Amino acid sequence: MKEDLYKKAIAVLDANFQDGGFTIPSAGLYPFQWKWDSGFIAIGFAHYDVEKAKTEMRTLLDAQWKNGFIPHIVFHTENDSYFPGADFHHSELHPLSSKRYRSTGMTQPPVTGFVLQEMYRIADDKKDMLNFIKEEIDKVYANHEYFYKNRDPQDEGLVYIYHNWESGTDNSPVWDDIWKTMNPPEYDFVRKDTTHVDASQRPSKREYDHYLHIIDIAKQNNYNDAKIAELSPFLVQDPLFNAMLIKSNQALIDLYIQIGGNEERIKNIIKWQSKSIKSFNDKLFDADLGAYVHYDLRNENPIRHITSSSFSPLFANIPSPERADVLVNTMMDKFGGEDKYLCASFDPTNDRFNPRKYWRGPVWINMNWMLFLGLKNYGFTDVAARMKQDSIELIEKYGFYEYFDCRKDTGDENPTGYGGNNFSWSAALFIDMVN
Ligand code: 9YW
Repeated sequence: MKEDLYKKAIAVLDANFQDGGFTIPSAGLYPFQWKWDSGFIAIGFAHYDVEKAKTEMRTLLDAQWKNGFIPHIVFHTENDSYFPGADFHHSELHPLSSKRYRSTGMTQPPVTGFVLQEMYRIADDKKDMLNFIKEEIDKVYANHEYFYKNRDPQDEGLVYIYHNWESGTDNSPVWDDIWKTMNPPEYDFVRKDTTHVDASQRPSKREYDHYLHIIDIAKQNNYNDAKIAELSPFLVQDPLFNAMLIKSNQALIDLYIQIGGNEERIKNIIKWQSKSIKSFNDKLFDADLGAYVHYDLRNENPIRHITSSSFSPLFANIPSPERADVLVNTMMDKFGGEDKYLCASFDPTNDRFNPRKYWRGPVWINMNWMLFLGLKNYGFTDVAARMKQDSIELIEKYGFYEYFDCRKDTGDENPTGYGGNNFSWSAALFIDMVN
């Protein structure tokens, strides 16, 4: 069974790989290159087709802007099966945007550093992979420098996101309170996502109004970072985003040491890193909840809800062993009942939990993959094994879907996975987990 699934996973990835040297997340629903998807996909490819893995990363990094920014979607082709496309985003408004690729003017979690390190770990031919990394690594460094220079207005070592799409966890209930502070216009537009996926599994029209309005404000200011920091109604320090930055910082340090030279760069990253880890622990840990939380930088208050992002610091070695214990207790207490698969994306004991709706509850394989590695690293062997086993079981039961109901008994006659099918990162990270 697992061997068949392994072959199927490879078939999913190969079918989603495009002539332009990038992989779509899911046919129809997501027809372009997404930043953090690409990173996870490259990890999957690295196990069986190293050249595709390199191509995926090269193509993504090739779309980098002159200021180091890497966009969240690269529009390689014209395709009207997705909204909002290149004609809505207008990345060319920013003077330093790529002249070669049209893209969005927002980013996604900084995966590229740790992905290069994972590719090195997986590669059989280490020398060849290190040569590839030498070609690309300075672009990742420039990306981190961009974040620390432009996304940390109070110089705390914690970078902000200015849009919920930058978090990767698009319609998380965490954003609900921010939406209440805004009153966007009613936009007139044609949704494309709900032609591919049932509307009950996707964000609402009113939520989309908020998403579009934030982009409009950024566009009115030509995607200028300082202006966005001043004016965006959405400005959040996200634990997942910052944990991935910290994980990638460490990867850059390790890889630069291995390459040799680069003393100046290593010194800078170490400086960013120690400040980031300290602030992360001081500011984002909520002792009463026993979890890390998001911080609303625009309205200056913590957003006190537990999500799967709350546990992501385990992946980046951020909590002390004592705090990691607290975190895992919270996870098992609220998310880990025997009637559930790990790990719901939102607190199942909270009223806002919805087991079928995108980031408001369903299980996502990329989060499980990160949590599995983090738990393993801290020595939580049993919980790590369950995280992996639950992920595999969900895929065995339903297929390579985008997200899954965490309830073992959904009450449906024909239970199914949700969102897009033949979803690339579910396939890619399955390949990594069973290897
Ligand atoms: C959208 C591609 C992307 C992921 C995001 C996920 C979803 C798409 O799909 O967003 O239209 O907003 O939330 O994390 O990168 O797989």
